[in-house]
Amino acid sequence: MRLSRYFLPVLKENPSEAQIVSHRLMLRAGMIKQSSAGIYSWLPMGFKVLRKIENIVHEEQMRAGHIPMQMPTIQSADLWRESGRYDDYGEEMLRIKDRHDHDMLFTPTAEELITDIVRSHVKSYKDLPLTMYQIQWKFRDERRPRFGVMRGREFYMKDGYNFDLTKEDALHAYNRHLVSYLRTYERMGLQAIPMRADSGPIGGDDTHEFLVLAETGESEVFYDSTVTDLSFGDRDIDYDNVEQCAAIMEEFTTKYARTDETHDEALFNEVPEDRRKVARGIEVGQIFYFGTKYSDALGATVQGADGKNQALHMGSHGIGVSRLLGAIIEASHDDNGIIWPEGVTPFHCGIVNLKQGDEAADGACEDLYKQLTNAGLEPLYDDRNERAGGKFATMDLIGLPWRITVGPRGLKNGVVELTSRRTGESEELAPADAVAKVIAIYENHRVVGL
Ligand code: 5CA
Repeated sequence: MRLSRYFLPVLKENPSEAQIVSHRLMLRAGMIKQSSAGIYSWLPMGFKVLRKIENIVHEEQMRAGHIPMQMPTIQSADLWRESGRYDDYGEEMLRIKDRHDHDMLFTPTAEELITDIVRSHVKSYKDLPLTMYQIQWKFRDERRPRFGVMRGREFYMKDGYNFDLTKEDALHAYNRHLVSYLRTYERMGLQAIPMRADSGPIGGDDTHEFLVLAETGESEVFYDSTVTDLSFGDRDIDYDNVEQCAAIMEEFTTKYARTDETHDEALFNEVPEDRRKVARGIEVGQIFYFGTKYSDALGATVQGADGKNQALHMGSHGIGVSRLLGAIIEASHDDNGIIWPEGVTPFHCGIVNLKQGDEAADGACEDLYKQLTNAGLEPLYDDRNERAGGKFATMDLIGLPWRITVGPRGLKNGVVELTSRRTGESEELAPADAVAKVIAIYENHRVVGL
């Protein structure tokens, strides 16, 4: 993309309505525009990152054997009356009437709808196990929408639902989701710690939230500091392997780590004092096992091997896809702007032309642009007729992890400069070597964007 032809409405001033850094930077970097309280338009660069995150979630869900599908955003109230949640959900549910005076609603989650689909089509234990998921817009009429995309009213969420014959199978699905989530967040450059939590309006007793530690997080968390030493890394996972998933589950959930809802002071005090941490976190996902709560309410049964009908064991599993943009920025920025991890960056590499109109500089930039593009990467070429300082400030603000700077003086010596946004370190390289280095950096981060 050439910046001169892109739509990147960056703001020079700090917007007064933004209280936390991620919200401020998303507005300043021209990623989102508020449409009404807690509802945003995703401008091109914000949309690009949203898609990158979404694609990582898809890749990791499919790797775990989960099946993508899509359900509607507007649902009839009937199913929700059947489950009893139409009244229970309260004011967070946006209720709508259609022209026939039917009660409709904008989906805050989709346990009822998916259970209805499964009860209609799944009749035998032979059709199980089954996990389907969607990535879809949700609406919750939050009392206090705030912090930009962190607590929106309209937000983008991955919601997945497992259907199993037995509790044991459903607990494997739970563990499998935990493992796939650990992998998902790590690919986004995040450490998200599974913490024992409360299930709220979804229901059930087994639930973990995934929290990214950040001062601006809305949840108070209590943990043994050694949980932060755990890293998922590059493990070879067989998602059908019950023991392997259970072992990873145990590894990541045995140490004390709880949200304030489930915090137990006596248990916490068993952790050595110098390891006891009280901090704040951003909830970027949650997994639930709730047994037969919805299948009982909606009559979702299958015939078991013994010929008898039995209720399906279920769980649901969410990732806050749009909230993740805020969480990533909270975890990765400096005074000058965002620092995107390679896995989610909107463009792989910036190209800054220090002297637009200079024949050698223009030609070298065009060559770099072409070579990176041909290698399947997306460079952002700042080809505007602007001062170098302004170009650098924009690049720092929008946070591309790598920048190639091209100027007539360097070119006389046959070099351009490759700079890391994270460390600020630069090296002078021949243009072809700079291209090769950028290609190598992204070898393991091939997520296709828009
Ligand atoms: N049905 C279950 C799992 S699919 C469910 O709805 N879980 S949830 O309520 O925990 O939501 C899943 C994730 O969506 C949360 O972990 C959080 O990251 C994100 N989320 C929830 N509410 C909001 C909101 N108002 N704004 C942005 N993200 C949100």
